[in-house]
Amino acid sequence: PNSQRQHQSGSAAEQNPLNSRALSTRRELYERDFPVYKQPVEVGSFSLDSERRFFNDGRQMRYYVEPERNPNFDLRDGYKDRFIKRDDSVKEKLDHILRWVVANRSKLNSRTTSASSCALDVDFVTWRGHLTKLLTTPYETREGWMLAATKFRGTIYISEVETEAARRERENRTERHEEMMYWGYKFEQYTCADNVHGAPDPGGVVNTNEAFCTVVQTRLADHRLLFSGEVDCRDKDPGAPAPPACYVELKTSAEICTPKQRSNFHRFKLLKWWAQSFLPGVPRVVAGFRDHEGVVVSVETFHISKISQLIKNEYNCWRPTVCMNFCCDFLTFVKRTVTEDSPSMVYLFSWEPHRDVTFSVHRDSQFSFLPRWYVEEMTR
Ligand code: 0WD
Ligand code: CA
Repeated sequence: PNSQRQHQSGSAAEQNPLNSRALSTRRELYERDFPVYKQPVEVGSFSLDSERRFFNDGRQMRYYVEPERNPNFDLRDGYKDRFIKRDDSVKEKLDHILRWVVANRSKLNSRTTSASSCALDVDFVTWRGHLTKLLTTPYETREGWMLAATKFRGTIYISEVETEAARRERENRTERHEEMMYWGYKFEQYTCADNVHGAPDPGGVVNTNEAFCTVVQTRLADHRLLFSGEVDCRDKDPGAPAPPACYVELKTSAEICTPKQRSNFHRFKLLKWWAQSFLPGVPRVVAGFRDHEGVVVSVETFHISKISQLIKNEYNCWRPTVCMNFCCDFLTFVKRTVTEDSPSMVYLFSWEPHRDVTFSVHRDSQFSFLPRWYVEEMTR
């Protein structure tokens, strides 16, 4: 057994060198020391307005206004008459991030050009949400994913492709589910002000086209990452730390009434919340617990750095190190697989629960996602 241990010291992809076409997602393979994850640094931000137009600034930033502990916010208010919903059949892929890259190229330490060198000094460009899915994969039992990867001028771009199952679910949501999706945005409206000295306006319109996104740079082991994530609001105290440490993530969740519900909250919800905010270095999540009628009955702050303590007593619970090591090994697997540097080549990585990650290769296909304007701009 000892000698086997030693062989298992490498990454999971290395453990099975004969099978370079698949990556295991079994938790046991990722139980090792926490990998190096550098403190994420905000390198910029951008905004999307009520019509989903891109602005290279923080105009959509909002300010957190701490609610009462037991506020009685009615999350159903305005669903019928003061709600403008983003069209989620429109697939934006990486477009907004790429717009930001083009506008901020000088800010990114880009390596001086020789034909084969990096145009951007990073290995991966993606959405935070895609990385969250990777982090939670070893514990996910319901939803698979597909991630398209393209290497262009030495950087690998990763963009999600909607699975058939996800499309079916999106097209067949119940009215109850549609309404419950609104509740999260309504909670934001109750707790966020548009100005640093302002107050929330629960009488206004909820428009889910609007977004403020941070762009951060960091490193996971030897993977240099550039990613963007939507940020709900920031601490309005002028003495608050610099971004991303001043950011606050807002969530709603069903009220916890039984030990079983508490256990499920720890095992499933806190995993997703931790992964999403840990990645960009957002230090706290403010949760509104709501009853069945969509009334927020209590509000609680969760510090990301304390979540692993909170879940310690849960039997057979998730572990941050497994999440990070799996993500790290997946990125290694991607680097090893995505060899051809071409904007029209897509390596499509697919995963279904209880399976390995596999991939297929597509040239000039429906999966190509780097827009011509981006390729032309970056080639100039
Ligand atoms: O699949 C995705 N995550 C995609 C996201 C595909 C294409 C575009 N986007 C972009 C949008 O530009 C959006 O502004 O998503 C941005 C948010 O990206 P993210 O931060 O990487 O995504 P994620 O961490 O999954 O979600 C953060 C928030 C969500 O809040 P909650 O508290 O529910 O996690 O962004 C919202 C949602 O409010 N959101 C989205 N907004 C627009 N498009 C999307 C989406 N596809 N998914 C979640
Ligand atoms: Ca949120």
